[in-house]
Amino acid sequence: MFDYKTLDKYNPLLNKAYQLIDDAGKPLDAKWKPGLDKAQILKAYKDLLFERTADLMAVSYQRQGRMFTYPPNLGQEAIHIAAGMVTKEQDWLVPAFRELGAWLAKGVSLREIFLYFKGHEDGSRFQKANRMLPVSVPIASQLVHAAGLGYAINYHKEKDAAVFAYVGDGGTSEGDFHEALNFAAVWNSPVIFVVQNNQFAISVPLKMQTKSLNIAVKGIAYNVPSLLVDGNDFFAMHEALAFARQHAVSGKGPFLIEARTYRAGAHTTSDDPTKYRSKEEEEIWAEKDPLKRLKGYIKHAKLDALKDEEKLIAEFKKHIDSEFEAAEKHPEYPLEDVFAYMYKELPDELKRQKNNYENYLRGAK
Ligand SMILES: Cc1ncc(C[n+]2csc(CCOP(=O)(O)OP(=O)(O)O)c2C)c(N)n1
Ligand SMILES: [Mg+2]
Repeated sequence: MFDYKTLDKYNPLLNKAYQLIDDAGKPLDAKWKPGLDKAQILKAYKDLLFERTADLMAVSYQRQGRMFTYPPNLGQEAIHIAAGMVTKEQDWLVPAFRELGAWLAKGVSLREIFLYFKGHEDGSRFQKANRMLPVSVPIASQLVHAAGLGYAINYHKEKDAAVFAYVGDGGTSEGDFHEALNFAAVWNSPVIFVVQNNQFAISVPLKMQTKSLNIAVKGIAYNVPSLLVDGNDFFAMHEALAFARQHAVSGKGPFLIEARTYRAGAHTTSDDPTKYRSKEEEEIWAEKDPLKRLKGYIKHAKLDALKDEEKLIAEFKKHIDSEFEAAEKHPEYPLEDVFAYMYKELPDELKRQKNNYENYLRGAK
């Protein structure tokens, strides 16, 4: 299992990612045994398959014109499923916008997620998920909220509670990332900063984003223990996240994980990655696909693979469709609501916008 000695061995300055299984799912060290039992591993695989299925279907709903936009999770699912397994009920989840499996594990429903991407407020009003913040669209702004939540956990002397905060590689160039790391370190906030380094911020590649050796090194300056992990290796992510949480809840303060991965899909459904990256690059990363690797491990370790995967996917699809249909049947919110709560009396500019929008809706019908 991961310990402080391993952490020393993976000093980010060495630029070596923590990895346990190879691209085919075979353990790099034959003596390594996962800290999870067979049932947990098979459940993780099932959850990963579910996230992938729901994600692909979400892209398809958007393509059918039934949802405004959607940011695909394709290729990044191991991070989300591992984090979902490690995050406890009493922990906070502070999302960026591309960690679907972690949201589902927290208790957010697909219906809520679909509502959000249909532009409906109720998509951020979670019925079951406790201690989950809504998406914060200004990149990295969520991290300062996370640092504050960690401060509050300490202030209220809560035991065994942590904050899981997500950001992308692009988000690490924002001031908020640095302010949050600094604040969390100074105040010993129990925050696990998870940077999903998927190599791109829309069309900006990592080499245009930072001159640093990697992103994990950025934590060193703030004296935050930091680790570079193979984000497509479910087991490496699980060990790293479990260790980071233990570190945070035992009063040792924040932890930074750079999960090195690849955004296999488009940035959102409004983007076309063929304009700025090569097929060859995509093919190299496809070899490292997290679902394929976990499946490879299951085969290698001779755990009984899922009996009838096709049947399971068909069941998933039925459930996902019913959640989407429920989102489509959800009552629309009154246009009033968009304008109602900021001013006692609506300023002229907002009156004009409201009027324009009413005309637009009338025209659209
Ligand atoms: C402050 C701010 N600037 C710009 C944007 C527009 N924007 C939305 S996503 C994005 C790229 C984010 O890249 P990254 O942090 O790597 O996350 P990824 O999309 O790769 O998951 C940008 C520039 C924004 N939402 N907020
Ligand atoms: Mg990115």
